[in-house]
Amino acid sequence: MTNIVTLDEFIITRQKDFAYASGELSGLLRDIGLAAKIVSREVNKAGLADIVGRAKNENASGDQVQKLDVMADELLIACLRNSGECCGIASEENDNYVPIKSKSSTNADYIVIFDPLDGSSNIDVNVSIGTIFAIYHRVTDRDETVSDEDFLQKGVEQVAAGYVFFGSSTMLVYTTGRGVNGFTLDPSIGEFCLSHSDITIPDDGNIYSCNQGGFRKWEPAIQDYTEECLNKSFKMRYIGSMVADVHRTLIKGGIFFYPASSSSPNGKLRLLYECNPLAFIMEQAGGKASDGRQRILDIEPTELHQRTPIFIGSPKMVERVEELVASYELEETFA
Ligand code: P6P
Repeated sequence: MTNIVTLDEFIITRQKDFAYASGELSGLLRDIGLAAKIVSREVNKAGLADIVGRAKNENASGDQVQKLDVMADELLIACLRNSGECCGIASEENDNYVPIKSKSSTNADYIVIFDPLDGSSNIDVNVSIGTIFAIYHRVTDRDETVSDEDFLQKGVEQVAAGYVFFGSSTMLVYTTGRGVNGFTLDPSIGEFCLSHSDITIPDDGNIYSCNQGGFRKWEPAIQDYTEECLNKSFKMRYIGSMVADVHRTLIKGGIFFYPASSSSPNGKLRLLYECNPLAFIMEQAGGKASDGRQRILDIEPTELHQRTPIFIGSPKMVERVEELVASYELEETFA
């Protein structure tokens, strides 16, 4: 008898923790796990097929879309459509949300928001990429078609969130609000196996992760924070793929940040399908996620593809950023 705990077994076991659980959420998580295995297969062979390289179109954010993005997006939508548990999706690759109107999903209670393949600009150079997802209860009546308000919910309303990390191995990390657990794909048996139980981030750290090339365009408080990291001889680690940088931060401690700048006043990263799900996971692991002034999960969304500055990681490091931002605001108030 092995002591392997597969993702499916774990989800079913944990479902018993939720008195109200009717199995719908468990089914949805298992379907996302299935999609992740298929995307993993395609990502891992991308270098061999002609799938690598640029698709013709661009996504809502104006990013050049890679073919793997399109494949991952279509695959996730297909899996979610077949699950019968999802009544609508929103994705980086679709300008607007997509109602799911299959017969089995008519009474579905969940909507899913995802970035099918984040960091896709790294595909051609074989650097880690990831899928990020957030799950919410719908807020409109089940007999109606989904609408904006089902998707423009605050991050605190998430029922579950996770990411699939296509790195040296493929990992699925998720939370349903009771801690964070990580599963590593064993291709020999085609199963995600529990490998990181109850992930907890160190309270403080000495790794900072940012695209320091933007330094001159950042507000003074963030320039001061970066210089503090330099003066303390912190390690600087930056992969340029949010899932990879946040995953390392979650496991080793530290801080990842993508601030606002004079050229991008709202930062670069998207609230609904990058920052909110990763913030939920980080908080569940004992970390913090802020835009420098407020908790990411408290931000009131106004549009599907809106961006936000983000500082995410060890609580003491995120709190230091917020202190510096507040001190500058105090100075401006009394200037
Ligand atoms: P920059 C990838 O394109 C992405 O959306 C995130 O995964 C990553 O953190 C960020 O952009 C990298 O941006 O400006 O450093 O290339």
